[in-house]
Amino acid sequence: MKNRSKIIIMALCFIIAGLVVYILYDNFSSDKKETKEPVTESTEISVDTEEQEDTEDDEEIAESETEEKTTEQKKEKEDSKKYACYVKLSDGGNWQDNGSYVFQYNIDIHNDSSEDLTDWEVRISGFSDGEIGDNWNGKYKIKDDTLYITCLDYNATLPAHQVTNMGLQVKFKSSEDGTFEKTPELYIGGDLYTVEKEKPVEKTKEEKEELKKEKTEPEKGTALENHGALSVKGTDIVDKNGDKYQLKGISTHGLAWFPEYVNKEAFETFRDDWGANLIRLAMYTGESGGYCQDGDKEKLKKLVSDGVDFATELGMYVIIDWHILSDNNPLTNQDEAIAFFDEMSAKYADYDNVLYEICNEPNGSTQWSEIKEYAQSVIPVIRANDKDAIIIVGTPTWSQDVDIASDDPITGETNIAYTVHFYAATHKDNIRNKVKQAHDKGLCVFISEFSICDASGNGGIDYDSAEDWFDMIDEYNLSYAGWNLSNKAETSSIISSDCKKTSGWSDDDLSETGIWLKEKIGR
Ligand code: IDC
Repeated sequence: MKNRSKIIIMALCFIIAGLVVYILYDNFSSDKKETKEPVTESTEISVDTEEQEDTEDDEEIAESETEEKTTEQKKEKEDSKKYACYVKLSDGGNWQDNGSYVFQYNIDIHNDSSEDLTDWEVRISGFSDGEIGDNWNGKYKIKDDTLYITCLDYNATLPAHQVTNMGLQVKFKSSEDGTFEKTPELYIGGDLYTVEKEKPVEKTKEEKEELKKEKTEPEKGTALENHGALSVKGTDIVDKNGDKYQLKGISTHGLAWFPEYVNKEAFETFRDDWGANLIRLAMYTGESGGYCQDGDKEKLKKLVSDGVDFATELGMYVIIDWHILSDNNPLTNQDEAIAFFDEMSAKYADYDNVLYEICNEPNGSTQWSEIKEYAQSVIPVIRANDKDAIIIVGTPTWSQDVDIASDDPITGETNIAYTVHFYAATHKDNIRNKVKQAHDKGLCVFISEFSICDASGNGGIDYDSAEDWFDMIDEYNLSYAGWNLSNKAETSSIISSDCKKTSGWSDDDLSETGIWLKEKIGR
């Protein structure tokens, strides 16, 4: 019996050992088989097709996402450089001086971020042979090859959305050394500025809504408080109560050329000392520095929005003037005008004090039919945002031919006024007759610009003609803005050319034109 059970146990052991050997062998051989066979995509796919496809798709998505991300990042970086803080180096001309070459470099530091810029420095290489000459608005030093530019007291802090203009002349032994092809670098706190500070403001519909909500509120008891939204009723401008109302004030010179006069204290001086209720913001389009030329669009729009804000806070009315002149025909820059007025009217849709002047002075051979065509494409764009603001439309021959406009006025629109401009020493009865004719035909005529000298903006003052014009202004209750707020050495400037003040002028600071105009506005 003992032997029998021993045999059974041994047999079982053999069987188990055999099974183990078999299993091990089988595993080993299948491993081998797999390693021998080439691993192809199809074999892998055949293992689990769905899962594999998913993985591949994921990889592709991930790849394109990283690609997108890098382009996005690149764009962001470019945008941030363009829209946050940056330095612009521009050519100020060059000339020969005693066998050397003098190059003038204009340097503008832009702070388009919403924070103050402090502790800044600009470095530009390529100045090894340079010797610093005349310079302004900064401290300049050349060490080795590098020009170092730092601040003076007054531009040590560059507030948000401001630009500081600096410049210098550098003398080089040879004309080849003094090129303008140099790359300025901005350092903040000793570090090269590459930080992505802020993105450009993309104006989505929601943001436009937001912009509207941030509406500036006028002071109590001001013109705007008392008279509110204006409209055109026949030949008149009427206030919120339907009473005849007259706008009277000052036009800026070109915003690009005299930005310093766009300040709240200046407008306040006109309101409180002169009795003005209107400011016109003249933004040239065609001239050098103009919006459709080489002008800095963002800077110009900032001047417009500052101007509108200051006027609004002071309870004054304000004209946004698309100042065409050397561009002759408003159709020349129609697309830009449409985009501009779309943005402006969206922003100021809820403002009761903003008027839009869509083309200062069409001239050359521009016909009324062309101005009308332009007006009929710009007006609906404004109306889509702003239902009722007054829109002022220019007329042929530097806005003199209101009679022609009155023969064929714009129909199907409300709150439209038509521009007449006069320069008293040049334009007399001939233009006043046109105004009379237009007025008799029921046109609302608006004198958005005038002066009492000749049409060049310079020359002698014609007081008699100026009085004749004001008789007509009084008779028809016409609104007007006097050209121009600057101290440029020309008769039409209202500030004396030797006065550097940008607000709070006394009569001694004014030109002859300024004194006369102040008296007229203040009556
Ligand atoms: C003049 C300025 C002058 C500037 C010139 C540019 O007074 O400083 O150099 O423009 O071309 C207008 C225009 C207005 C003119 C003004 C005087 O609307 O822009 O300003 N004028 O020439 N129409 C008639 C006269």
